[in-house]
Amino acid sequence: MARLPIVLYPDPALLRPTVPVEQIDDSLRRLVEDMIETMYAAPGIGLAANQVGRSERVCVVDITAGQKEGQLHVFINPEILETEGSDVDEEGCLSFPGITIDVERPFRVRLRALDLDGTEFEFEADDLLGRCIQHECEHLEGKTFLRNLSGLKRSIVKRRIRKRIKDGDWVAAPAS
Ligand code: GNR
Ligand code: NI
Repeated sequence: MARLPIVLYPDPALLRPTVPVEQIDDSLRRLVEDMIETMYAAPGIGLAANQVGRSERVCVVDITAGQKEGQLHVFINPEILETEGSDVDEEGCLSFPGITIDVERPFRVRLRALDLDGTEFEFEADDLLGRCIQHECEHLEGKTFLRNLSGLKRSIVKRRIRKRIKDGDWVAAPAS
């Protein structure tokens, strides 16, 4: 396993839709392992493949950040089928270090995905897990959580990021 460098906004990889996986082969299994290690090391509660510069439509999620067994989810080619309700909560993103944003999203999500054996499954989640899955699916579409902000809030956050970049203060958490 290896820790992969996480790309920061506005890296073009974050703004490009990912491509559905056609074959679950060693290269994909290696990517998923490395993404899990990278997510836990950050630490984060989710990671999308384009955050490590890859184009596969794959994400990993563990809202305990590895603190509890059996909470890790791997979603290959996830597709959201249905959402329900609405909720506002604070989100962070490993590609936006030090930035937190209040994001309104559906409270519950139902999705379909493949597991590492290539078996299709449906999954339903709400609250933080549902939020994190939606955050990752948004990454996989080449979007970021800035999308969910109104124009004014978005330009304020973008200005803060531009200043941080100019000050040399826009760096990923060290892979210690
Ligand atoms: O670590 C993360 N925390 C988080 C908090 C609230 C909602 C979503 C997230 S995902 C984020 C990791 C990340 O950037 N995933 O893409
Ligand atoms: Ni993110």
